[in-house]
Amino acid sequence: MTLEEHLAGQQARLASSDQARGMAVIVSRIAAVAAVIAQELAHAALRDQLGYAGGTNLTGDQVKKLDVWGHDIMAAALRKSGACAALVSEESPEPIEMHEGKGPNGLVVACDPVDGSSNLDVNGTVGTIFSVRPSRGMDPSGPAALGAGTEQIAAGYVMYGPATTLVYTAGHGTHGFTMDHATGQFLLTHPDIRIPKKGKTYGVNEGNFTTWHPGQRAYVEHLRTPDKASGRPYSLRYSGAMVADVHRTFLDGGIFMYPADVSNPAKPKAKLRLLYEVAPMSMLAEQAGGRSSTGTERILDIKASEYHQRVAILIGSPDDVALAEDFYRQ
Ligand code: FDP
Repeated sequence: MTLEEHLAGQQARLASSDQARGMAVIVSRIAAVAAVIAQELAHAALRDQLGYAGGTNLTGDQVKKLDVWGHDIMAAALRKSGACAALVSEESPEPIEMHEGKGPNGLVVACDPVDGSSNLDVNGTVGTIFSVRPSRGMDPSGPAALGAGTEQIAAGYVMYGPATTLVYTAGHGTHGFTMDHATGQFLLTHPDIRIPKKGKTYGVNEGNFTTWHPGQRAYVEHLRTPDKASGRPYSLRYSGAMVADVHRTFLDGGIFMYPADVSNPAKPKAKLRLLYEVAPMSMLAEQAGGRSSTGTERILDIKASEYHQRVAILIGSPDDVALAEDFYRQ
């Protein structure tokens, strides 16, 4: 089954048919952009497309050439879709308003076109993450992106690994597709992904251990402590690209974490962005039977107050995330 055929089936299950049509157009445009990004990544070193563009984005990251390029082609494709009323992108301080998609059924897209960009120059895996919400007729439409994650009507990611994989949800399960490189078409290969209840691996940047909440530190110590009966120690798997680390967790189970730095307890600092990284991944996880939390609250209940807000995330197998939350409580 192709992605387009699958989208048609999902479309019929959404409450508003106009919004559903828009959602399907947007997801298939993102898939088309992903096919172009996959091509570009494969040739970037040959085309002098690696390295820094110069400057930093609003969230303080050094911007790479492919970040800028990815943002430009994503914005152009969404504008052309006629269904997108505003785009919140990692590479733009303010939402990009698109008059082509305005109206009562307009949609707002939040997107990180090239996520995990520190992997670019070492030929590591990177991804694209996206989230789709109703604009509720708002104009400007960008502020509609600031609602709770439960307002998302679709979310997904593309992973540029040995194969290019697209995983999305429109609120009825989480489904995975693999791109046929000969045609650029995405074909259903992982229908209705179910995250195992409990896994055997954890993913976290342990270099930050001393900056974590005591509950977070105690939880990771627990995972490292051998206990045959409960399958410990867990194995550590961390690629440095959220998409790849979460994808592993969705398929094999376990937990991926990017906890906050609480060295200054009055000012905890998280890294990953709520609107275009954490909220979409959380919708996908819950739709696949998983769980996603900051350690103390459900991610999808958080209402953003800023477009580039950062938040801690613990995501994956429901039993693993629930146990981590117990450690936070203690
Ligand atoms: P990157 O900075 O390379 O873009 O989005 C941020 C992100 O990658 C995630 O994809 C990844 O999980 C995380 O940051 C890696 O951060 P660390 O290098 O601090 O581990």
